[in-house]
Amino acid sequence: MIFMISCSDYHSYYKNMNICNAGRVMALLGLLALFGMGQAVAAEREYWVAAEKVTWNYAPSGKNLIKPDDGLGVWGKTLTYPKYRYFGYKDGRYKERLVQPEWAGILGPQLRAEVGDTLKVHFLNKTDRPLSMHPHGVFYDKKSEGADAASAGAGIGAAVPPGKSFTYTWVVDEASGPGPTDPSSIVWLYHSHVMEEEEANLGLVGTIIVTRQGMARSARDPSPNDVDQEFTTLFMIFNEENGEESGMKHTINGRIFGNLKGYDTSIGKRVRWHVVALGNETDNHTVHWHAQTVLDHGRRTDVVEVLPASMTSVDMIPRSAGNWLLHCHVDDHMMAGMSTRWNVAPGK
Ligand SMILES: [Cu+2]
Repeated sequence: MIFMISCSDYHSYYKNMNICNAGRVMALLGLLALFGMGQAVAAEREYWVAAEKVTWNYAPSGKNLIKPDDGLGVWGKTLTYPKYRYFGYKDGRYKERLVQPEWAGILGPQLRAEVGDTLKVHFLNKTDRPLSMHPHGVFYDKKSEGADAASAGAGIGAAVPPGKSFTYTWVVDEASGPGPTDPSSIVWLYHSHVMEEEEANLGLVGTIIVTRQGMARSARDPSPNDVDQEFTTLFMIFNEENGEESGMKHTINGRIFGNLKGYDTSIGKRVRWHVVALGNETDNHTVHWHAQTVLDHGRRTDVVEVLPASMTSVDMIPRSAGNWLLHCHVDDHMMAGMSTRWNVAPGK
């Protein structure tokens, strides 16, 4: 059984269901609830994503919020640059943007699915160069690969021209979902893949979170029911000035020197961190949380190692209240601003 869900808000969720009328929908949902099947029903989840040119500020405060006396150093010479970003919209009119949590920074919209679902991702290229959306992990055919335009069977989705759109169909099958030793949800990157060596650096990157079948909170909300909060964190050095140090922005979700905000949680919450990285040979990062350990596939640690296109998901239950550092433990990267704070409030 398949029904469609617009992943924008409650109202369009009902509006976009691919069933004749609201009465039938309600009756169906009632039946599903009655039989406890609501969490295992395959859904078609629709997203509307546009690529747009923006001006991005790596440190909106204009300050080094980690060590104020040190200032921003050479990396503060220029803080704003033209970037390209993916934005999520509520529907195909591309008028109303989905609201992102502050901690998401430069990341594109968070796509979500439960194993068994299908993602329909409508991509509109509002920029001046051909772009795509290439997903990791999920099942697709050549038309929905979002890459490798010169290969047999590739269509417009491999390089969507400026002003054009394409709908990717990504099937979230068993092999897209958490493996036996994974937690109940895992993370996959998506990024543009026309001139892939340039486009992630332009800012065209986001993630897909896939929840194990039967572990979704509800038919409407595919996020896992055994965690309270999920954060995504991208460790990536953006190269803005052809390798000049002042343009090497050592970021967490596109912000430097403590300017990424919103990683707020509290004691005792079940928190999952989806840790990803992209970039170049210098993007070898050791993601370190102060005051807390994580469970990394059965291994207890407080440092998670990543390389370009690494994707991993680790769990924590914060045990110490405070305003704590989250930073890369590579010395040069730390010095260059790859650092922010996460906040643990007392009590649940
Ligand atoms: Cu690093």
